[in-house]
Amino acid sequence: MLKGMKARATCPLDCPDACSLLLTFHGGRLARVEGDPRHPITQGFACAKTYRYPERVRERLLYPMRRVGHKGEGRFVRVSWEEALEAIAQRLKEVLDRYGGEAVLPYHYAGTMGLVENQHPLAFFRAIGAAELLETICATAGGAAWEMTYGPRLAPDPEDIPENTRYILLWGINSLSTHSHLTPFLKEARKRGAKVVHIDPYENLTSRFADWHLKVRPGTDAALAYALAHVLFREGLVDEDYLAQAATGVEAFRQAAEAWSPKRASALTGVPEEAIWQLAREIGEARRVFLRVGYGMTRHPGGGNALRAVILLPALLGAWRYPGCGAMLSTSGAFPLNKRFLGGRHLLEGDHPHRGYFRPNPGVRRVNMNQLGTALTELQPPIRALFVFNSNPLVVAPNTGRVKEGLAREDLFTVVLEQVMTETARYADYLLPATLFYEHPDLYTSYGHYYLSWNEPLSPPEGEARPNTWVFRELARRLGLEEPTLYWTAEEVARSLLDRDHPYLQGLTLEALKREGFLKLNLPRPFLPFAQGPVRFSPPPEVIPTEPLPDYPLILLTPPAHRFLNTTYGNVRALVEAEGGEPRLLIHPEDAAARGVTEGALVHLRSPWGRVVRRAHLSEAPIPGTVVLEGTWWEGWAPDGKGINHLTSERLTDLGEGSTFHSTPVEVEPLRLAEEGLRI
Ligand SMILES: Nc1nc2c(c(=O)[nH]1)N[C@H]1C(S)=C(S)[C@@H](COP(=O)(O)OP(=O)(O)OC[C@H]3O[C@@H](n4cnc5c(=O)[nH]c(N)nc54)[C@H](O)[C@@H]3O)O[C@H]1N2
Ligand SMILES: Nc1nc2c(c(=O)[nH]1)N[C@H]1C(S)=C(S)[C@@H](COP(=O)(O)OP(=O)(O)OC[C@H]3O[C@@H](n4cnc5c(=O)[nH]c(N)nc54)[C@H](O)[C@@H]3O)O[C@H]1N2
Ligand SMILES: [Mo]
Repeated sequence: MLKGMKARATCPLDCPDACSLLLTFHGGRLARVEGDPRHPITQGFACAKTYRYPERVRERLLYPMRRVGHKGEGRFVRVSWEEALEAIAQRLKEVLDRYGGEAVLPYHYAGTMGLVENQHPLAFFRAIGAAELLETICATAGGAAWEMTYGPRLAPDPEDIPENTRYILLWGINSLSTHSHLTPFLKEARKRGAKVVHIDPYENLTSRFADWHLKVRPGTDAALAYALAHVLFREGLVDEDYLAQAATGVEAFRQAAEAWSPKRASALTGVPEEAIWQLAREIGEARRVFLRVGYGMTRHPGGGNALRAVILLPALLGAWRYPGCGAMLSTSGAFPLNKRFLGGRHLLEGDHPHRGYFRPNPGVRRVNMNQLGTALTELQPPIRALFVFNSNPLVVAPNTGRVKEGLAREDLFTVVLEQVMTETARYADYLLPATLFYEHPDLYTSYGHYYLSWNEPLSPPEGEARPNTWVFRELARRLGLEEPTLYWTAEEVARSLLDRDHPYLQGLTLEALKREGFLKLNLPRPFLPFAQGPVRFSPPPEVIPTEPLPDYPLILLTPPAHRFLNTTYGNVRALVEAEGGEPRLLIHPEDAAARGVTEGALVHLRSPWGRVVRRAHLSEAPIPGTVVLEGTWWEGWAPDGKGINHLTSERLTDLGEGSTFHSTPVEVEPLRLAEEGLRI
């Protein structure tokens, strides 16, 4: 890369925006990141955190290392790749010979969204018959709810919003922070007359942007949706033609809605009765409604049902008939890629000829990633080898106390592939340096728009960093595995993904992507994904409210922070300071007064699963009864050095076996009181 020249790359992080970025290098190092003005969604701006990417990787891992201290202590010595790979392969062979593939567990999520580096490492694990990780930490409750209701995850094209949308509902999503490249489209729609309404248990950036904010009690959205439907039916505001033509099961749903008068729903949800009447009438008259739902409301025991109830509202209104209208959870279902060989999925199908020494196992045991703590401490027969990549489980997985207990096991062999020294990395037996998004090739989809993109490496890896797929290829070779897809290059993986005869993909060849960087899917115009349905109202969604417990009367929400991306960027001092320097607990003055909690005081926050210390910030932002801690902070920034997931549980959602991060029953006590008889 020439000095000072800008080069394009897609942001790899787990965010709907999948931005096109312009990178400037000085002396071979990344110096500056900007948004690409050529990309119709990125529109020339990067988010508050991405501008800081160079700071995030200033102190990155550059060489393979072997642990010399205790697990968690973070003392390592540098070793050669040869030594690390030989030692890992040797240990793996022992585990496989003695205990079989199911004693090996890969733990991975979305540190990079690139399909090659995110998914293709799994081919190695499938070829050795390793336990299969269920990737449930984020989107499966929502995914299952959407699937039951509409089928594929398709949404209105955001580019169609300004011209067509009259009413915008942002429900259970702080989109100004977590889908920030939607904002220009919302602003433009508002300029043309659309009203913006936010429905969320606490006031955040998006509430302040909205024209109207309704505070709802966590986990009660299904009741609110039913009450809105109740009014729509009663006042003849539903689109009967659309329902007759595109929907099934409406009658049972109508009967269920009958039972949810605004008065009854108001008592459960905390939303004033008058507001429910008004909102129902406004959306009923507007019809051209764009509903953006987030995964926030799904992170509850009844989250799947809640989401189903909410996403049925645009169908009642016939909103799907209009471009830019309907509901958006995700756009990911529009990318018609051939994923059969990605990550060796075919190896799980069991219909392929058996090659090599290890026998892939289609009926292999599965581990839900939300239950890592239990998997590492209780599962029988035990997990003996753990490979972590694209994830920071010590901080992001629920019930950190359990997870730490598992990671600390002396008999657990742990390999971590990372870019920076995370708190998980400190538990590695071998810590391997991973490349950054501009150092390896990859193919990117998006879950907030319809552009597909390709990153060409822009600079050689710094130090001895290597792509995840390189590491697993090297291990495969050392184990003598013969499965050919294990050895595919990134380009071969991409070509296989694009090898599908589908109208959306017409003209989207790897060559074209390399030339252009990004290309939009060839969606039909106008894009009306569910104008003809099918919309399934049955079974009618259940109302399963999130309940506090007698000793834990408050509900804790832990939604994303504006300037972190999960734990990524949590090591950047400037961003940490802009977030307030330490994680703070937002508590309503009424809840604080009832507990003798004062502004700025340290408090104990405890749940049935653990306790942490935080500084309290009194704020009218949360609905009373709910406390909020924004951001999954690195443990080190907290007053007691403990992350927030010490409090959360492994409980799963009603649909999709998803996470329940926003449903934690807690109690808050001033530190001094609690310290009688207890130590932090
Ligand atoms: N800045 C930033 N952006 C991010 C991320 C980040 O960490 N930081 N994370 C990325 C990732 S991995 C994801 S999955 C997405 C997350 O995105 P989503 O979960 O889809 O949406 P969020 O914007 O996090 O919104 C969650 C909102 O749901 C609210 N909420 C919680 N419980 C309930 C409820 O019961 N009912 C209702 N109505 N609302 C509820 C919370 O208060 C919060 O405002 O964002 C991505 N973008
Ligand atoms: N309490 C609470 N907990 C939560 C959430 C919440 O809202 N509340 N949100 C949940 C959600 S939605 C999600 S998606 C998960 C996110 O959980 P994770 O996917 O684990 O996300 P990150 O914390 O960002 O960690 C990703 C790690 O991958 C590394 N990485 C990036 N690129 C690469 C690469 O190419 N190779 C390798 N080897 N490593 C790479 C980064 O350095 C980073 O440390 O957290 C969940 N945890
Ligand atoms: Mo996520």
